[in-house]
Amino acid sequence: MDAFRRLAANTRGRDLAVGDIHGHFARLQACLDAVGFDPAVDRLFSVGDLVDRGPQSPQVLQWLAKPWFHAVQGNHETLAINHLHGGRVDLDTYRAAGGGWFLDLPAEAQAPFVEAFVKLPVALQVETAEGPIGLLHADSPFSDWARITKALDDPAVREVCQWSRRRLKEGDTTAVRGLRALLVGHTPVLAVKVLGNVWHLDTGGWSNGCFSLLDLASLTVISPRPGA
Ligand SMILES: [Mn+2]
Repeated sequence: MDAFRRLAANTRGRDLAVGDIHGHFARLQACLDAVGFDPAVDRLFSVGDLVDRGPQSPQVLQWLAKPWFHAVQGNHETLAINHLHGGRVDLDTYRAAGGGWFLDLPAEAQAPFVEAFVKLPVALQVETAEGPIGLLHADSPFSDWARITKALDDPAVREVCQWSRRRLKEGDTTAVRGLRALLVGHTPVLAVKVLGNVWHLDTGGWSNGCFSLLDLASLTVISPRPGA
């Protein structure tokens, strides 16, 4: 499967994006309901890390089958792929990071998840009226989107896209050229944080925080806090 995918603009409804989900699909659905998400015309974009930690990881297959749900591959999806494909995965670390539900499945039950995860792009581009918006799980390896999307077969580039926390650590505000905005997750933040044109969306909806839904057309966070 191609590691880079482009999607045309949504001319019928809203496009929303969300940070790491980590097996909390019921909470996510409640959040979508609260903002009147309409699956007939709206689309939801995910920065990956769909599974591990939360109680509903197995539901990921139903979510990935929804025509309005589009995700990039996070490092947790990569862990599952590498585990089944015989790659080097530290099992204690993986289990501590919430992978027990997957590790405890027999290999034939792991396979459908890995089949779905390998189909996910590492980088996704969504057109909007104001310009293209990119999605990666963790961080941008370069400050030029075209260069990133051409280099995704390089394991070192994928590693940065899916695992790095450099931009947040350094407070790097360099914009990623060629994009209106780049959306990432992976590193929890208390509130949506923008550095340059890079939006960090993982506000801990899977933990003690809330899911933040970003409206792609207006680049505004529209989700209320749960109960608010
Ligand atoms: Mn992650």
